[in-house]
Amino acid sequence: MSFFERFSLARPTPTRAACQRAFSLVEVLVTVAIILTLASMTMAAVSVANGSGKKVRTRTVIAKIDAIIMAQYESYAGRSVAATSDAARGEALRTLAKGDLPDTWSTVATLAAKSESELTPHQRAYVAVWKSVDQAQVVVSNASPECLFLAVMHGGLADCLDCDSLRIEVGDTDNDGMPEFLDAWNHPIAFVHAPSGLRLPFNSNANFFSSALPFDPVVATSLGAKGGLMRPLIVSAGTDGALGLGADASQIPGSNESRDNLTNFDEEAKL
Ligand SMILES: [Ca+2]
Ligand SMILES: [Ca+2]
Repeated sequence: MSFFERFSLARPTPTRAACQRAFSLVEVLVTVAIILTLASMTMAAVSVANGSGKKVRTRTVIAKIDAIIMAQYESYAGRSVAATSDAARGEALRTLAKGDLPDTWSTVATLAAKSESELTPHQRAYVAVWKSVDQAQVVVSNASPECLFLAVMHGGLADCLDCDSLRIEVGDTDNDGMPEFLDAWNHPIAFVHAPSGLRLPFNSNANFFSSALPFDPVVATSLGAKGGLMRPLIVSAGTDGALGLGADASQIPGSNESRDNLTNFDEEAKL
């Protein structure tokens, strides 16, 4: 046998075992399928984490705005107003608070029709803003988030929104010249001054608040609702971007849109 023949015979020839060690098309496809499955699971986990992070961020923003609004709201209990009876005093305080913390543009328009001497400094600031814009262009359906921004920023309720390392995003989602605070999904954060129809948690069968206000001397003792005395609602529409609430924060019949809303009273509703 020549050197070359011996060399040729010495070379390993492919065996059945060697062939079995090679990747078959089926093995490749299975591997690709596993990789794709793992990738989709990872993306789903990241998506859940992002959604959870947005809820946490939005709850933090709501808590901050709630603290600003409630500091003002609770101040009315000690106000002196011209009234000769408890009923008249309650009505006067109710009107004062509604004017200082409006949640509709019609409330602001009513203030604008009064003489300046009848207005508080907050209300004079709102009227100045209202008169500075093209009122016909203001989108009424987005009034409550815009009035919330108006009260906090133009009413002087907040000195600093970026304190405590928290930045509250601001936008104008309907391009009407009136800004709104935004939640983590970039939807306006809404505001209901007297959420008499609010039901928490979702689908509960009774209103969360009694009709009594904390500064009303006549009805302040009429409790009986889980949330106690009525207070302003700060609410994000949540992941679906839809509030599903009526003007008094009642759930619109047949709507599940309020199910994922985030509010300043969620923790109380769990208790
Ligand atoms: Ca706007
Ligand atoms: Ca919603």
